[in-house]
Amino acid sequence: MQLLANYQNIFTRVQVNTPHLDMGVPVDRGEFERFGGPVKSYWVGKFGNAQFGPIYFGTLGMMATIFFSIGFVIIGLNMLASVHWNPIQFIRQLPWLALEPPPPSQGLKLIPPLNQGGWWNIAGFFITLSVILWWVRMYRRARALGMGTHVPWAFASAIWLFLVLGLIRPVLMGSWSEAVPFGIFPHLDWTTAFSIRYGNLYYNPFHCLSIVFLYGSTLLFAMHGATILAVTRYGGDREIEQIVDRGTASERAALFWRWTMGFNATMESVHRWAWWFAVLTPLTGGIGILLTGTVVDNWYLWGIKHGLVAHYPDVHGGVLDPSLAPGAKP
Ligand code: 07D
Repeated sequence: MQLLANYQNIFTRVQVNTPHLDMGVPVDRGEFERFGGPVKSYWVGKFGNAQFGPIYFGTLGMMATIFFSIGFVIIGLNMLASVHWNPIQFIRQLPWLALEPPPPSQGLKLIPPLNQGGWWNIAGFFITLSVILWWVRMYRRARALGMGTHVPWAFASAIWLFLVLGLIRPVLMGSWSEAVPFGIFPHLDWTTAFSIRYGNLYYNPFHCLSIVFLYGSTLLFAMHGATILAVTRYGGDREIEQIVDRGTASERAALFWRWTMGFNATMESVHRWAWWFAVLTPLTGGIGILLTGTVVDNWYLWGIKHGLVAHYPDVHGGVLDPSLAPGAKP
C-alpha cells in the first residue's frame, strides 16, 4: 500500500530490456534491410524506448532525404549570399535571414530569374517533393507492418495546409509572391503581414475553428495523458485490453471523468477524439487560408457584414478596405 501511495511517474519508470537487441518483427513485404545501431541508452529510455535503431530507410526515405537536403542547402546558401558569404554574420543574423518568393512582377512564372525568387521556386519544389515522398514512405511502412493508415492520413492533413500556403493559394491568386518565405522570423513576419493585409485573420471563421481544434488537441492530450499516468499503478497503460473489465484502471479512469463532468470518453473513443482534433486543425486552417484573398478580401469587413464584429462607436470614421486604398496594388 505504501508503495502504491508513493508511486509517481512523470518520467518513464519501466524500461523494456532484453538480453539481446530487438530487431523488430520480420517484415516480409519490406524490400530492404533495416540498418544503423542498434544502441541502447538508459537516459533515452527515460523518455521513450531505450533502443535506438535500426531504421528502415528504403528508396523513398533515401530520395526524400536527398531532395530535402537539396532544398535546405539552397535556402542556406541563399541566406549566406545575402550576408556576402560572411559565416559570422550568417550565424548572428540567421533568425532574420530569408529566401523570399518571387516579387509580384514575376506572376506565376515557373522559373523566374534566380535572384528574383527563382531559387525560392527551386527550393520549394525539392522540399515539396520530399514531403510527398516522405508521406508515401509512411503509408508504405504502415502497410508493411499490417497497420491502419491513420498516421499517414493525419500527416496528409498537415501537408494540405503546407500545400495551400505555398502552392495552391499562390496559384489561385496568380502570383508566387503570395507564398510564404523560407526563414525563421521572415515566415512569422509573413503571417502577421498576411493577417493585416486581409483584414485581421481573427475574423476568419476557419482560423477560429483551427484554433479551437489546436487548443482542443492540447487539452485532450493533457487530459488523456494525465488520466493514463494516474492509473498506471493499476495497469492503466494496458488501456484497451481492460476496457471490458470491472474494477480496472480503465474503469477508474472512465469513472473519474463521469464523476467530475458527467461524461467520459472510452479507452477507444478518446483516441478518435485526439485524432480528429489534431487532423481538423490544419484541415480547417487550410480552408481558411484558401478563402483568403480568393473569396474574401477583408475578414474585418466580412465580419461586420455577418454580425461577427462587435459594434464600436464610429470615432475614427469608416474603415477602408486596404485593397481599395489609393496606391494599393490590384
Ligand atoms: C504550418 C503546416 C504543415 C507543415 C508541414 C511540414 C517541412 C519543413 C523546412 C524549409 C502547423 C512541412 C515542412 C518539411 C521545411 C525547411 C528548412 C502546420 C503547418 C506539412 N493564431 N495564423 C494558424 C493562432 C494570429 C495566421 C493555425 C493562435 C494573428 C496565418 C492555428 C493565435 C495572425 C495562419 C493558429 C493566432 C495570424 C495562421 C496553424 C493567437 C498574425 C495560417 C495551425 C492566440 C500573427 C494558419 C487559418 C497548424 C492557418 C494559422 C493559431 C493569431 C495569422 C490554429 C492560437 C491574428 C497567416 N493560426 N494568427 O497546425 O491555418 O499549423 O490559418 O493569437 O496560415 Mg493564427
